[in-house]
Amino acid sequence: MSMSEGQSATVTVGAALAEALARAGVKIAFTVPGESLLGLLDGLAANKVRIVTTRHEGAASFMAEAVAQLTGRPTLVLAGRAPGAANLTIGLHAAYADSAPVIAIVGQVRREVRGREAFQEMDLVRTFEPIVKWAAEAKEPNEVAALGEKAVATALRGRPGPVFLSVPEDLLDLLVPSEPHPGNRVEHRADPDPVLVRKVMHLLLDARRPLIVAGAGVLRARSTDALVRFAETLQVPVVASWRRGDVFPNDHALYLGMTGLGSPASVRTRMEEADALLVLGCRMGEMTTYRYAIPGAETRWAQVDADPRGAALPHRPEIVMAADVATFLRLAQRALANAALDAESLDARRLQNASDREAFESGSIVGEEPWDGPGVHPGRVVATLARVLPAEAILTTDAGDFGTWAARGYRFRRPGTFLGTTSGAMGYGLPAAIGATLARPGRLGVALAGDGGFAMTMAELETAVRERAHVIAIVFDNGRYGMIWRHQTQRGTPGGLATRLGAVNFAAIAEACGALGISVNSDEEFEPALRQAMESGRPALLHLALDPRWTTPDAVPSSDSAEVETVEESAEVETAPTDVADGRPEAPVEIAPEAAEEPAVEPVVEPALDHAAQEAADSRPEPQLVE
Ligand SMILES: Cc1ncc(C[n+]2csc(CCOP(=O)(O)OP(=O)(O)O)c2C)c(N)n1
Ligand SMILES: [Mg+2]
Repeated sequence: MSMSEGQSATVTVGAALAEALARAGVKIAFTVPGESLLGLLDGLAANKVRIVTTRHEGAASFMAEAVAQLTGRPTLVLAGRAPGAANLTIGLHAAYADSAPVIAIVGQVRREVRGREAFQEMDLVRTFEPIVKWAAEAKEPNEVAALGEKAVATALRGRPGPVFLSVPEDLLDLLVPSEPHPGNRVEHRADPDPVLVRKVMHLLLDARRPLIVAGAGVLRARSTDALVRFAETLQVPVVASWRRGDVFPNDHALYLGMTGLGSPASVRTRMEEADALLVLGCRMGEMTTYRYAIPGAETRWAQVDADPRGAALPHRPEIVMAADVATFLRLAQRALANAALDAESLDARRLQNASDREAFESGSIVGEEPWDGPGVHPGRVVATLARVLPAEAILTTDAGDFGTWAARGYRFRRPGTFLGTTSGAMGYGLPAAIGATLARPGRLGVALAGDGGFAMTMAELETAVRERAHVIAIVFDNGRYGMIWRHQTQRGTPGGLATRLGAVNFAAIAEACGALGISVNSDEEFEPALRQAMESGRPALLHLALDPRWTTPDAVPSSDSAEVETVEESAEVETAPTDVADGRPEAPVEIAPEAAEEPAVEPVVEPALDHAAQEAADSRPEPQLVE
């Protein structure tokens, strides 16, 4: 813009805010637009920020969360006033849990009517403050762009996370002076104290059964390779924190599995046995620590994290270091270069590690139980995915029991190939896969979801088609909110109360949105369908019929009719003729049973599951974790 004498150039507030955001690194925005943010949208388009329109703000917030989690870049989600803002909550909560730098910008009512319960007014700052790192509302035109910059800086600083900015709609089209660009400020963090680094090394070196728990901080710092070298040098094995299974190559001899839901028993056992634990880039949340049971009272431990506060653990760490993982590993490797490691004890560790790895490998096989239907074997689906998908495919997961199979049996080979929320939100899988493929063009996104969670955001199939996102949604359809149903059954209340779902023809819905939809009714059909979806190059959905008796890998049903007959005998209520869970294995599996024929409640006891519940109760006296 040219400047005539005595007159400074002006831009709209919307343009200034958009420019500030683009300058701060924003590349993509997800939105269901509202009229109050139109001035910002114009500015973003002018600054070459990609704008992706979604079908629901919740899905937009998930897509932004996925991109922010995957790339570590500030990612924008925009919504109109109160109703749109309210829909953002689920993704912002997930972004907080996952330390993902999501910038939410929401329109607010005009300043002149603010505070009068105007149309679609809400006290946005008060509403969102508890679930974001920082929330503010702009009051004056001159401060809006600076608030945008502050939002991004705050989202990225220390432990990253979501921020929230409310902008009254009358501000965006006002003119403000075009400010000179201050340029990016590089934040300098002091290197961590080398004495502390050495203390951490001693903790690991002096231990008999040391272990590293690696979390998202390793991924954010792009430090997987450095961690592999570090682990190899010290011969200390690595466990991934919950939903961060891609933090370490899963086929590496020092990888011992992922904690939390779906983990094989060997993971918890090995964590309990550790006499020294290095927690690296991980906040030790409830799932990762099996309800704060890890580290045990006998375990000496150290935490190295960008922001190591917050873990609600009774037993405090011996060493706490606020450091970026990359910096820590660089200093540690330098210290190791001068250290003389005792070859004999390293050899002893190698032997022990080999036997630990063996325990993990044998405990994480999924899909080998005999099963000839009805429907697919969820473990075999996961084993097929692990074999067929390219190493760089990005897997995303929704919440539900179906996900425990991949948690146990999938093998991640590269960092940045898995996205799941540590908030345990349903509806995340498909939007996350779309976000991931937009952030990483050319990569395949594979969303795993249950019939319950998938239906929450399935309208985004159309978004995938419109945005040419190469995603494959894999929907495990057991006709119920399975995880909740399992807990219901385990506590002895009648299964089916509020957890039974009706039939949805998901493949037909995919086709109706312009995607490829394939119904898969047996194990044999799965691999050809998967290959067809991969080769099609367009969004696809595989609708998997799943016998509802399948829950987690710890409670495996059998095709054996005798067992099923027992189910029928023990049933105290009439069973539906087509529902395999109700003991009719000879009926062809229905993707979802006909609602009209459903009984009001399900059998009170299903022996296979009751047995598993008993086992679980014996070994774990505490209540189980639910997403
Ligand atoms: C948004 C949201 N609502 C509710 C829950 C509680 N919840 C966790 S798993 C689950 C059932 C999931 O059902 P489905 O997606 O069909 O998977 P399944 O367990 O049957 O494999 C529910 C309701 C949640 N985690 N997130
Ligand atoms: Mg289900």
